[in-house]
Amino acid sequence: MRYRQSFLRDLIYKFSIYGDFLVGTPFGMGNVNDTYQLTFDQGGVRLHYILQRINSNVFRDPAGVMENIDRVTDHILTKIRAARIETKKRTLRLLREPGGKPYVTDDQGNYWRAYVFVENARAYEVLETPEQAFRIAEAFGEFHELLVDLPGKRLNETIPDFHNTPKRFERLEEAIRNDAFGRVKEVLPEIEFALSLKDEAGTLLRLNESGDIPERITHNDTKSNNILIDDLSGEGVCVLDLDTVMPGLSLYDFGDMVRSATNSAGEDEIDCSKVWMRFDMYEGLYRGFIKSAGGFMTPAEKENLPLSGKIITTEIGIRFLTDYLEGDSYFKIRRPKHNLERCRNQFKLVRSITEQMADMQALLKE
Ligand code: GN1
Ligand code: MG
Repeated sequence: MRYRQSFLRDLIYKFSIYGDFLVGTPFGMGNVNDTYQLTFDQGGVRLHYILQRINSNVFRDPAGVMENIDRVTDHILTKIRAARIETKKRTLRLLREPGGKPYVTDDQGNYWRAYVFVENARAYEVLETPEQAFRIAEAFGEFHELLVDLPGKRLNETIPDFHNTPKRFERLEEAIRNDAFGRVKEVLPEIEFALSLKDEAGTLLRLNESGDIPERITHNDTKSNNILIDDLSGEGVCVLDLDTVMPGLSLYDFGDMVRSATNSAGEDEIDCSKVWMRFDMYEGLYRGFIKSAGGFMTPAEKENLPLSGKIITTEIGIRFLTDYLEGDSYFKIRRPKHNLERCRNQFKLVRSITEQMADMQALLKE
């Protein structure tokens, strides 16, 4: 969805903000929300803000989402400020409207929020070095640790059963039965491959139910473009896309890092012969995550780090497949078969992860 400049200007002026709006341009590669970077003139200096429409088709309770984000960013900010040592670490900072709410609504009832833009750092669609993988995993592990002592009630579940892989399979099977767009015949090999993974994909949930893996506050969408890497230091400085921060398993987050950071070509690559798991990237992720989260992970969490990548890649693969069968109503698509292409890409990665499982497990024994 593209919006007029005057529309963006009127929205951002609803927040308590100084300066003059200059221009708004679409920003980033998100598959769900609409994101704009706005340029402001403040006393002769150019500043940027992020303005974002929350997709209420996906997030049914946008105010609940904003309550979570407000609590989480506030808690992290307090800790960053308390850290005596020089730190580059940042958190997203929400703008508020004059009444104090961290969002505004438009005439259609859409929820919009605005963030201070973090300068001199960038998000990568495809990681370039194992060092970046290390830094990303280290930063997401730190994120878990920062939220261990979040005061107050349990966070809202902004998307119920978000990483409930068995339920994701049920939804896929329902979409196959309905075949509402007559696409099943086109994807029989993908369906067969998906169903062959069904039993194993329930492992993380079973370990949680048996008490071997605890619930934590997790990010749940840890793809590589959801963290900013500092241009100078190379550190993971700021975690983005906080809509799905909620109770979850640390292995969801590690698994999604494996899914996105190790992919040799990125999840939008159509030519699957270019897609495989880069082992050096996996090793970077593993070492970074052990560095920051190894101290508090349980043995079962550590043992299942390799499997988590396979499970979450399977899960996102079947979500793309389900969306294709349901007529592309969830993820934004830029091509007619985009969701099917994404599914094939993910399934190719699952095969490559499976081939390297023994090597991943060997790292655990070091
Ligand atoms: C979506 O919003 P974005 O693009 O960061 C999706 C994730 C998927 C991802 C796949 C709320 O993330 O779960 O893993 O696309 N977010 C939601 O690229 O469904
Ligand atoms: Mg994102």
